[in-house]
Amino acid sequence: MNIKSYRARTLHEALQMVRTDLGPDAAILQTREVSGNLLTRWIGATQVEVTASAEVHVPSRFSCSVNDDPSMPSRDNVLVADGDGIDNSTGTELPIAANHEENFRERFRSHLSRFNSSASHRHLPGADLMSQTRQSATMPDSLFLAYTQLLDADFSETLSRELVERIQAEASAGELRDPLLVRQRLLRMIEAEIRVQGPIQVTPGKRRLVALVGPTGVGKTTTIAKLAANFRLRERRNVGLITVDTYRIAAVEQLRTYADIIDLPMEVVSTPREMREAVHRLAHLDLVLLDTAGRSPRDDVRIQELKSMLQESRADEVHLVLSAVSGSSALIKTTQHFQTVGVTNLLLTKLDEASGLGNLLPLFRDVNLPLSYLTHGQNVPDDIQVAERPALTRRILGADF
Ligand SMILES: Nc1nc2c(ncn2[C@@H]2O[C@H](COP(=O)(O)OP(=O)(O)O)[C@@H](O)[C@H]2O)c(=O)[nH]1
Ligand SMILES: [Mg+2]
Repeated sequence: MNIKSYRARTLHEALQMVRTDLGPDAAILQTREVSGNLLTRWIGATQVEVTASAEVHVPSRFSCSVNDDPSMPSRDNVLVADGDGIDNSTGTELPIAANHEENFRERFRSHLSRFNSSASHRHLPGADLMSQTRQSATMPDSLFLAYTQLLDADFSETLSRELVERIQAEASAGELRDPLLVRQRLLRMIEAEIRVQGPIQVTPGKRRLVALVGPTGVGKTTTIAKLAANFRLRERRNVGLITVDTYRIAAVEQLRTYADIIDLPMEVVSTPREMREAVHRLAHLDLVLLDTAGRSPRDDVRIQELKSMLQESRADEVHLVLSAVSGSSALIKTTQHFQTVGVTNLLLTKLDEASGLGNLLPLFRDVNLPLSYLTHGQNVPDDIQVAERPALTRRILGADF
């Protein structure tokens, strides 16, 4: 029999490794906490080891409705994933033998209490809430389902726990029994954390200048082409382009190709003075889209150059383009860095490539900027839409939610 072990910092990560390697039907045979090498032991960090096999069939102990969705981790997996097979004090391995529902609830409850104690220890947010809610006699299936779906949608364990605890604290017992009501509550909670702007407001005869900034390769030029094509061809506005992407000839050519196809005037600038002149020449248009060179968020000199260029352009709006594939902390760091150039909006690309979008929530919490557009593919001009809260919320929580 082929049995493999996977180690990671958290159970969620270890389970992701199992699912990537062995597929969603892999059986989790056991989990345990391991202290790792000398360094990790010294700093007090532990790892989780999950042993799994694709060849073992562990029958589900839940009704079909729960496991209908093949993309969801089976509850068998989640039960083990909750860490109850882990004895923190000794690292003893416990088998996942339990096979009735009460046992499952018991394990999940104790999992949450353990989260609670570690959260208090580390002063994580949500600990107080947890101590209020831990008195509750049972953890309803609906909440458990929501918790696993959040993990599945790339929410961190801390955030998933926080959201589930909030529902438990705020919802009535009747509500908690109904997975649909729990789902609606969760949708409302996530939606409340999203700010949107609506489309760029273009008034004929009153030129609006919109710049796109962001790291290299996130999709700025492609997004400019999508916006230009939509405003020109669908809304019949007079659109022009400016690019300051002079570092790479290919990048200028990329935008010029779009400008030629859509039949738009385009200016290439490399100094603040040229920028002023180009903006002046395009003053008669309804909308001017400004493409910029990708800037490494760590490159302070280039960020300063970008800032001078933008000041010279007197941009009405500066949209920071971010790839939805990036992790939460990278998104937050990049945004903090670019905010010095006067960003007014966030624009998210590559939603089609992201496995889950739970990584976006910490960004929304940290950065108080409204979202403008979302892009979901390479096709110009189709793969772009105005960011809307309900649609994005459903997408963040996963299509099957
Ligand atoms: N899958 C996917 N690819 C995208 C999306 N937007 C842009 N791209 C691709 O990302 C790559 C970099 O895009 P580009 O516009 O040159 O990025 P820039 O360096 O920020 O200007 C290209 O291959 C684009 O086709 C999107 O929404 N989804
Ligand atoms: Mg570009």
